[in-house]
Amino acid sequence: MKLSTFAAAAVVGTAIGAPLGGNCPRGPPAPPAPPAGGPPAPVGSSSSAKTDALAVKGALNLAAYALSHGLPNTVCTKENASVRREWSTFSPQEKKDYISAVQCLTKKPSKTPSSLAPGAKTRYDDFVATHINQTLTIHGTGNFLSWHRYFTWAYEQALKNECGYKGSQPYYSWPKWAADPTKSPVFDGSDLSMSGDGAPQPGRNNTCIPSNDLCQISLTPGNGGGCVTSGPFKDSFQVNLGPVAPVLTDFTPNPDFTGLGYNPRCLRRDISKAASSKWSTDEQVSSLITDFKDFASFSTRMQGDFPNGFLGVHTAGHFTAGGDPGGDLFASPGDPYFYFHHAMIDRVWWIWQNQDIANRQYAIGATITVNNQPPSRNATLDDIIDLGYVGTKPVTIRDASNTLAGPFCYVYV
Ligand SMILES: [Cu+2]
Repeated sequence: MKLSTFAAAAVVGTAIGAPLGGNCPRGPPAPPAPPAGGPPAPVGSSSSAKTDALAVKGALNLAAYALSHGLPNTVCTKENASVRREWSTFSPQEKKDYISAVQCLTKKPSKTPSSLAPGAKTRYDDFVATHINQTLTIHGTGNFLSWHRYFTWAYEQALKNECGYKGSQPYYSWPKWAADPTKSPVFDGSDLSMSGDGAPQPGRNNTCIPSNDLCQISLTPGNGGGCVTSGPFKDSFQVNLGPVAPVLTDFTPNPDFTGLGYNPRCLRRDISKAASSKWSTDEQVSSLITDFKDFASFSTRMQGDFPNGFLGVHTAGHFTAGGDPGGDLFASPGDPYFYFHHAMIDRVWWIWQNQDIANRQYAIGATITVNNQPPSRNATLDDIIDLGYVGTKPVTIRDASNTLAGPFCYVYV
């Protein structure tokens, strides 16, 4: 890999998607963030400048590292490495192609046996079913980042190999749209968006995290709550699986307690400025990258510290869309926004890794039980990630730790 490759990527990144000067479209000023009982967090300004500057610095480090150490293998080269970009940098045709490929996945038959997940009707559902099945071993654990990296990549591969998509998985930059996510091209509700907010359902209670029974963080409701009212996922898109841990109160229960039964319904959202403008700002994201130097504290901080009133960018990013299934820890991949969000999670990990490649490329930490309850052994690089009927071959955490090695060959701008 030549220095120029990543330097170019860095420059391209600032030119097409990540203006360091911050000239992105701005929504109206964010309302004052609600009190959450935790440490104060800055209100979002819809700048992503600090985060993007760290991405550029990381890309330059990566280029320098490749110069001195060589590339991990001969399969992934500067010619064929794919570049993941923010959705706002996609051309109209690129957006159309991506949306069509997602819709294609929802029309292909499932590979999951109906005896295991009767609600998994489509190829798209295979991913949701796998996530539901494994939720309690992939969150608050040492494999959280690597598992979701491999999962998001497998989804991208399905779009490519099974639905003819030629591009890369887009990401949604939380800080760029933190003041008002509905102003982002992902959520503006146009034909080239991932559909927008849900129909208004006034008079709803606050959303409690982690659950209504244990209200450690409370988010004021947004302006939605109902079915999405426009865009490509309005009528033809159907949510089949879940809910398992619903946040809306008027949900349709799944016929099976596992959430794997058939429960056809619309895609509902409650886009939350309360989550985004307080918890996924440029300040929040950049301090996560710079202030948490070992893997376990970085990964844990990213996933929040609810008892201490800290939401974290992972949960904030989920509640930016919220609704059903977006606000459900188990069934959230049932909203196609999930993969935009988790590509951003993956990008933040990639940026963090690139700040100190020698020490962070294959860093691992935390344990194999949720928040180490019950106490368990540490996760290791040899632990297996198996995506079940998603159908990709099992890999180790080691394999999933480098985006230029193992099954992967991509970078971010
Ligand atoms: Cu997950």
